[in-house]
Amino acid sequence: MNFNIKNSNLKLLYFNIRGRGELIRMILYAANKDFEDVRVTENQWPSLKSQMPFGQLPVLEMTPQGDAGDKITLTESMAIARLLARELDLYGNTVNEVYLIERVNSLTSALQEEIYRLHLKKAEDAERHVKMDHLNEYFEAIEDMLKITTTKFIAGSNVTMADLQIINLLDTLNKCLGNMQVDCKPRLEKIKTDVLNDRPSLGKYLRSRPNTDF
Ligand SMILES: N[C@@H](CCC(=O)N[C@@H](CS)C(=O)NCC(=O)O)C(=O)O
Repeated sequence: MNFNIKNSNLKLLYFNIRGRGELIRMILYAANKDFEDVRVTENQWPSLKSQMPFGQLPVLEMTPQGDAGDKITLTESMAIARLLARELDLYGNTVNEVYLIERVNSLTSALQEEIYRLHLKKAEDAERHVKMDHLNEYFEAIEDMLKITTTKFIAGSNVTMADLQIINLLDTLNKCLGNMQVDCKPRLEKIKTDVLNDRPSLGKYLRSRPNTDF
């Protein structure tokens, strides 16, 4: 496989939710890389499923421009997100920055899964569940990390995939646990504001994207 993302036409297939596709969309918007955002409907899915590797989405189809090669089909949301972030300069410049990005990646992914789980359970007393399930430890880890950052963004002086994951986490928090008091929220909001000032094309997408539960 020969990846040449900058010179390929990209088509993202996913459902009309944020879910596992949103980080990929956000990376592409933040990098100003054109792509086709195909949102598969419930009716379309049964016939499409059998054509997809592993029968799941997201899938990213990459067609090199001109006659530079055949279409490549990519699967696994986080592998796709990392590949795009690396190729589109959203993956830091030093090993320290990459470590911070990876750390945020692990923390936010785990936290988001847990928040969705709580939301699906319709947990009445979310704050108690957060304590009981040790989610507060994830929030504390994020807060500790934010305390030692010296720049506007998570890793170094440029926007990286980690900042986009923070925005994603914040949106999930607001959607699913809107009333819960989380100490690091103002810092997360500040990162979001700084990222959107730096990447207006991402802001435009966030303001116009479909409003979905997940
Ligand atoms: N490990 C995969 C999981 C993909 C996955 O679970 N996709 C779900 C939607 S989030 C799906 O396609 N569900 C429909 C189905 O399995 O029929 C990834 O991260 O890309």
